[in-house]
Amino acid sequence: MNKTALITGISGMDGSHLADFLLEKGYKVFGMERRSSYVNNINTAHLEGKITILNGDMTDQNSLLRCLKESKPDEVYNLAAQSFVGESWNTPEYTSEVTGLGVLRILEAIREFNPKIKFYQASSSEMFGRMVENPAKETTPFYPRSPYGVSKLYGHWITKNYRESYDMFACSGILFNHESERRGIEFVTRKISDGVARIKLGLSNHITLGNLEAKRDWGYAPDYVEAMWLMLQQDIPDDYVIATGNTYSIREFLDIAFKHIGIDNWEPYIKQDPRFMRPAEVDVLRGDYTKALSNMNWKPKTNFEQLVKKMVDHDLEVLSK
Ligand code: NAP
Ligand code: F7E
Repeated sequence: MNKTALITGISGMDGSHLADFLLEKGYKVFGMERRSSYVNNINTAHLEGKITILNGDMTDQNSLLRCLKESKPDEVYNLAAQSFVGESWNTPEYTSEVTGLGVLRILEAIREFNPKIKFYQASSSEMFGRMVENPAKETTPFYPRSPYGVSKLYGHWITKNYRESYDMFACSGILFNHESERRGIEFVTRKISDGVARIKLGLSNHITLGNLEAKRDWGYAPDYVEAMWLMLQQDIPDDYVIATGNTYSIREFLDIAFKHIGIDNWEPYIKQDPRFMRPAEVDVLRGDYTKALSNMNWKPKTNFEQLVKKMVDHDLEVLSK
């Protein structure tokens, strides 16, 4: 019999890619979104008629319970979060409510409605922050560097605690940065791919950025949603690092993106603004996905260069229209 999944954060990058993936697998998919004063369907327009949208909010306990009652899922993927690290210093309390306490609310709703539901929590490499060990694996101590990272750590531990306290099938995927053509425009990769495409098309002559030295382990989101699903298909619930094992700087991202549109000397096109610097930076992230490879046979399929080029090509196509 076909399974049913409820995805929170359906309008986000991962939510929409996961819906595509689960529909391919024959799932009945419900997506939870919050009320918005404008139509927010850039990532989900293509899903219309294929999935059912429910309204709920991570700050509203009863709305989560109602979404479970309406969807009766076998699996819940909790992808909803205030996910922008930079914003988490502006709204630390709200970030903790949504990204931290929101996880507790949905776990409580599952426990009350049907504790047999399998649960996926979107944990983050931002929990490693200062990187006590490089590359980081599941046993590496955490050292978050932002209100976002601290909130994710709460979500991570409460998921583990509910697994151990109530024998629930609850797993966290500790995902390192992953990007795609559907990435939010404020994140550095999309900001660059969009900016580079604008420069190529003569719509702009610069991109304004913050710290160019930061390094990230960047993967491709469609590869990573497969890992989320695989975690819930295992016999034993567990937590997994999902990463590529490689790390590149913002400069290297810029280098490939600009070269792709025929510009070798990109420095004159970059302006730096302290507004985009963070009070505490995560200088480098790199993950070790050995456990995911051995237990679930998961490995990344898309490399860094392919990722950058896909994003630039997409923005060139969208802006040309
Ligand atoms: P995203 O594009 O920012 O999506 C976040 C989603 O959460 C959006 O659909 C957003 O809805 C929703 N949301 C925010 N506040 C909410 C609230 N109060 N109630 C209900 N929904 C709410 O993030 P993403 O990149 O797809 O990431 C998915 C998840 O993985 C997030 O939890 C993120 O923190 C985590 N993560 C991401 C990465 C990465 O590199 N992408 C790595 C590790 C972990 P609106 O559209 O209405 O804002
Ligand atoms: O920043 C630097 C910035 O905002 C990456 C989220 O999905 O991944 C993401 O968090 C780096 C940082 O992503 C700009 O200082 C320079 O060092 O694209 P980002 P993030 O903070 O790594 C993790 C794993 C998550 O869990 C999060 O949800 O780029 N940077 N100049 C800039 N960053 C931004 N946004 N804008 C700039 O102009």
